[in-house]
Amino acid sequence: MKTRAAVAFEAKKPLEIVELDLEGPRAGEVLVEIKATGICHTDAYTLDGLDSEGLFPSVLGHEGAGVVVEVGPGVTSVKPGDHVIPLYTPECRQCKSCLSRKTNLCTAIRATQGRGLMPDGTSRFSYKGQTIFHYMGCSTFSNFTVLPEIAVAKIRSDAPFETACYVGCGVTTGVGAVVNTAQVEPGANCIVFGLGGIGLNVIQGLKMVGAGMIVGVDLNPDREEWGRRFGMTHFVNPKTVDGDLVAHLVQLTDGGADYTFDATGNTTVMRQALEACHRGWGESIIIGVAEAGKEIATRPFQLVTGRVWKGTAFGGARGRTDTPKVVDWYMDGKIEIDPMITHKMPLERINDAFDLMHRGESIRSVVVY
Ligand code: NAD
Ligand code: AHE
Ligand code: ZN
Repeated sequence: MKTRAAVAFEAKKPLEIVELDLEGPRAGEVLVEIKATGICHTDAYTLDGLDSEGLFPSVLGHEGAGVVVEVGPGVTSVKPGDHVIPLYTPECRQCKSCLSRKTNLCTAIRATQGRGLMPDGTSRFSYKGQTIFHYMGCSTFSNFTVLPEIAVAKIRSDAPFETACYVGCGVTTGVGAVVNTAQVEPGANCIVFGLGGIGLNVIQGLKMVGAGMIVGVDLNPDREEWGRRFGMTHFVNPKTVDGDLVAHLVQLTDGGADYTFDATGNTTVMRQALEACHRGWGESIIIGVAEAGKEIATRPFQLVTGRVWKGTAFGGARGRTDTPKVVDWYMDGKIEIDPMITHKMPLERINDAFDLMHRGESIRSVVVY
């Protein structure tokens, strides 16, 4: 079949809207009509050529929602008409990682996913006979996409696609970092670095679990109002701090935070987040994805004296099990999504979403097909 898609033909170039050829689902695969997709900073990072796994030409996008159109042989868990969210972190429930109960990082198809291919080692997308790579196992910047059955979460059919798509990455990542990875307890003092599409979801997760101080740190002064809107209690703009930012934050939180979160992807900020933790027990959670080649550093003494450095992918959520629950939280009013979606556009204007993000003018842009 044909599908309209925004293709990343080359790094650092705008996406091009073209009609691609899309092969139907093979065994264990499903064809999904994507109804809406968010644009996450990770898409921009790959498009900018900063992802060590980045492949071109490819169909980016990993924050979508849509409807199952057709299933391949052997598919039993979803059927045509089901509403689903594509999962860049699948859940096979059979691999060593899934069975360990210690991680959400299913390893069943990670190797082929990282090479832009379906689990059988081939792509379903092509353009004028040339292979186009999949991205993060999702490729939601295409109106239709093929996904492994283990990489779709069935969600309730009354959730609007235009907001539910954000659960496919940003919402689950931010809220999940709080409830799954850090397991923040009520009253805990927390600092969130970076108040964008992910960091604001960390903030609303912290509010949901009853955190004490919720300090937001961002270079963009407009983000103060956004943070307060979702539960931030204190705002710090590093540009206006006299002297050392870490010392300022340690003093503000009476000796350091119980939990800190990096949602910037900047390795200098990651170090500040670790060092702003309380001596003896503070935990710092890395969410941000850093550019290829970047490394983190700190004095080992920071860890010797009890600070803990952790990371989280997709907020530690088990895709097929947890994503439908996050949609329920949204539909039941436990968390908000609508106000964070600052811009909606047709696929033809998807490049505007990247410009808005780079200028710091959007929280989340959503393409509605
Ligand atoms: P975004 O562009 O919407 O937000 C980033 C925010 O960080 C902005 O408000 C920006 O002003 C702020 N910022 C940038 N540099 C800063 C600095 N030095 N100090 C303080 N604030 C600074 O991006 P997003 O979509 O929220 O994504 C944030 C990061 O999370 C990205 O690196 C993205 O790739 C990553 N991410 C990771 C996961 C995961 O599963 N681990 C999932 C989604 C996104
Ligand atoms: N490909 C990059 C790493 C990118 C990365 O860390 N991705 C996150 C999700 S970001 C969503 O917006 C993730 O889930 N990582 C776990 C995984 O298995 O990819 C690189 O550095 O090579
Ligand atoms: Zn993302």
